[in-house]
Amino acid sequence: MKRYITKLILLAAICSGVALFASGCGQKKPASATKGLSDSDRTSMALASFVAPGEKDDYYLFYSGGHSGQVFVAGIPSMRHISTIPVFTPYPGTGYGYDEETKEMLGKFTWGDVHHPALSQTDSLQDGRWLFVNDTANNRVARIDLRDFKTRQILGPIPNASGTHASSFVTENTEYLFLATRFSTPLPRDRAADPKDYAKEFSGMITALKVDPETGEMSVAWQILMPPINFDLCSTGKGPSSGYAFFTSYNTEMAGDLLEVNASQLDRDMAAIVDWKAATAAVADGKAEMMNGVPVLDPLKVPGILHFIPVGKSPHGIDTDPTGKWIVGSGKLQPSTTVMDIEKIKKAIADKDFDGDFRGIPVLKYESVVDGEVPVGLGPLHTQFDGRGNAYTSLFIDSNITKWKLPPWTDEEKKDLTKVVLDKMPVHFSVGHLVIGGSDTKKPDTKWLVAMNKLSKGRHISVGPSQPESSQLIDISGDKMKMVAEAYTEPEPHFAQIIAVKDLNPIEVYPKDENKDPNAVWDASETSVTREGNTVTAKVIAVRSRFIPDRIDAKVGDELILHITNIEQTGDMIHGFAINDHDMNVVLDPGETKTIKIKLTKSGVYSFYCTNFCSALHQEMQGYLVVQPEGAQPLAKGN
Ligand code: RUQ
Ligand code: CUA
Repeated sequence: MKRYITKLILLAAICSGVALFASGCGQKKPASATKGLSDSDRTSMALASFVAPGEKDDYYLFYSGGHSGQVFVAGIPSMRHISTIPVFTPYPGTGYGYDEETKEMLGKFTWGDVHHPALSQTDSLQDGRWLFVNDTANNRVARIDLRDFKTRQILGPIPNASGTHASSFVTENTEYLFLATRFSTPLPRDRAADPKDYAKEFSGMITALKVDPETGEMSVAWQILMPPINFDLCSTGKGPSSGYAFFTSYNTEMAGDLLEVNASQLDRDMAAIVDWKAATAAVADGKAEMMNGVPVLDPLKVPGILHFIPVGKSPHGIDTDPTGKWIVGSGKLQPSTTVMDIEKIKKAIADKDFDGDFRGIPVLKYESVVDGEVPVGLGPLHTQFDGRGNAYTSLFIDSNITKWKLPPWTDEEKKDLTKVVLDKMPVHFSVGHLVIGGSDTKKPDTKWLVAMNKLSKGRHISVGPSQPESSQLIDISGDKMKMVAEAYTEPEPHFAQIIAVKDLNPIEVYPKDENKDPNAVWDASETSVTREGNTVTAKVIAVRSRFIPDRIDAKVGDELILHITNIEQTGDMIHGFAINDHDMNVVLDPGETKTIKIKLTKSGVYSFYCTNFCSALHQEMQGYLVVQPEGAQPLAKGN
């Protein structure tokens, strides 16, 4: 509310002719001021994204951090980066990857390549429960719980799969989450074959993960063996397309080398249509064969679960509109999007209206299912929807966003589809993904679009050769798109999700009675240091501004196990626990217990201390780990 009042006052100032940011009032424009932006342009852009100190944003933007392995959270409209959710990469800022629980989740990997986040859905609407993200590099998927914004599960590496880029995409009620392979391989995965024999020896795979409706726990449900084409992206159906999932691919040529040239020969590539309800039924009917512990369906033996449609050359994104009727393929190497009608697809499947087959799988006749090719511009990558009948496509080569009208089209429009192109907005530079809140649900948010640019070419002050990435915030509430802000984006942004602040309700502390850790201690009288053979176990309390106990005795050769509980129940009262010289830092939120294990290899006295500024006596929050040489008697009794 306050924010709007501030805005009104500022607006009144502009309307009365006072240009707040005009150089005349002593405010300086940056030296690199964009030519053509008037003072009133500047003022209205600034106001649209202005969130004054003490005010809060209206939306969360969750953007994947690519090979940083993390998910970043920004607020909209301020575009300020407000949080990092570590997922596939350790993050000392929150102690992620140091305690036993998160170390076990990370397994032997130190990074991941996060591409596509997906918010969980119920009845094709965001339900604000979980955020799923994939790791293309190591074939994994993670679940972030939006109750506490923490990674709670990492599943994988998924068997029989490689380079799971077409992920994560959830079905209407988050029954399943799909992954498809960008890289085909010989199967089983430990078999080596010559890439020269690619078409014969390599296979792709589409995987369905089952998601537990109560806990969100993911497990591998089934897979479909696919020809060795490179699957790229996915979207799921709803309404009339309920039960289907759509996947784009490139390399219909099935080239095993020099893909840059060899995978761009044919004018059309294949989009796969998977009937996931039929596939689930086929698995239940025992039609799958086990491979590496996973039921795998061979679509040649189970007809009906898989069809192909030819789409524009080397497509990238494939997106289902909010009504579920229109499926839009973006053909990277052709200047148009391909718009398909699900009713026509279903009819073509029922009528067996095929145009031959691809590797034995029926190919639907292009003319029978496609409504039109919309000339959106050069290098279309991804399309999002505003729920008002409009689509927005990112153009990598043209560096702009094109807004266009979905069918139904008039006869006149059909004759000349340039007529359905409504607006173009330049972005800087080479946009990849774009996102509208809830675009993949039946009720998108119609206010904001964020363009996530692949190259930033001097958009920021220079920090050397590695140029900071940038994203741009575009107001889509009117007929014409309006860019209002640009922000630094942690590398490397891929897809994102937007959800309204009112639709999430994160907790402030972990309630004490929910802490089920058997090693949690809540009172000084319960703390302990005990020895059993060469294992020293300490149960420690962290509370303003001390650790109890603040002395732990052990000797070289011991394994030290620490169970630390932050017994605070006050919001934002976080404590850290670092041990000098031992590469160890965990961070404990209020009410949280974490376990760390250290093999003690050096004698000496090592301080442990709180790494999170917690009170005026934060510096005093410290203790000693006393390590005697091997064979010596520990100084303190009992350990
Ligand atoms: S991809 S820039 Cu990894 Cu999502 Cu399209
Ligand atoms: Cu606890 Cu600083």
